[in-house]
Amino acid sequence: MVELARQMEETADLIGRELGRRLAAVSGPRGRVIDAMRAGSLNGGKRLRPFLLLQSAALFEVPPRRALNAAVALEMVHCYSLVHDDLPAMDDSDLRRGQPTVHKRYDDATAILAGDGLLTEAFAVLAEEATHPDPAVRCALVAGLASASGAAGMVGGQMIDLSPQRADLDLAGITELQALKTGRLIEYACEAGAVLGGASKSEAAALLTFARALGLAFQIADDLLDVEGTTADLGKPAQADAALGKATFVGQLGVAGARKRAQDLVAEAQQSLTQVPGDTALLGATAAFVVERRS
Ligand code: GRG
Repeated sequence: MVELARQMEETADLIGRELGRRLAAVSGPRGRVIDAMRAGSLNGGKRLRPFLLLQSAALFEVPPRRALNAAVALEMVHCYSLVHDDLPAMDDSDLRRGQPTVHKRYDDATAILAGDGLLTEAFAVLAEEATHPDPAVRCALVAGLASASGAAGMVGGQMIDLSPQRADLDLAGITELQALKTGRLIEYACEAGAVLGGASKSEAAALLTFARALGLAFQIADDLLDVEGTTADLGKPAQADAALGKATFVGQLGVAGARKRAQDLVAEAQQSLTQVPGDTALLGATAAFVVERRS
């Protein structure tokens, strides 16, 4: 676990540096949107998705620059989703990663543009030749990220989350919502590693099983943290789901049931790694980490 913490910290530093380099401040009125993009992406965060991507790519000995480009692109999409999710029209949150949200620091219009800018830039990064010399691989990465982020993925999940039916979802409905809203980007982390690494069909399938189980465990842990965590630990408002009357895994399964389900999913995720080449110890430890985390 100490090794995992060290490696995650190193990845967080690396991703922060790379985002900072790519989002260099500019002068003039356009500079405001870049500043807001920086505020929405250089504000801490676990950088879990880039970590999963870099670790998945490492299994196949993918050159670091290629994996880093894909990891930064994925984190840009994740950060855009947080900036937009916090807007008054969505979750209306004042606090993210322990700091005022982007629309609070700037204004709603700037936060919308900052999210748009991060989302768009992600695809520009994937399209760079440095991401992979083979255009077909770059296209596969672009198509995968578009599918994971768009209406069939995260955006679709967010739509369900905002729908009038949200309060009455049953366990299957909550699972579908979370698989789209949170799960698809986590899956993409492992998918991108497999695509960059030229994984076989069975290796890619095993990594996908790993990511699906980890993603669901992550969301169940998020529901548990919403009930049991503090705003100070989380860096965002605690007990937010109950305040919004949202149906959650904890509401459906109870605290003990949700914790048991999350642990079963960790075991399932770790089991699937036996079908994957290379040293999977850190990925296995990451699965355990997502349910043990405090923020
Ligand atoms: C606006 C299209 C659009 C989508 C928003 C992901 C998302 C969809 C909203 C985030 C709302 C939320 C708190 C979801 C719970 C799970 C989650 C994605 C938490 C944030 O991810 P972490 O814990 O955050 O990886 P850090 O800050 O560590 O990156």
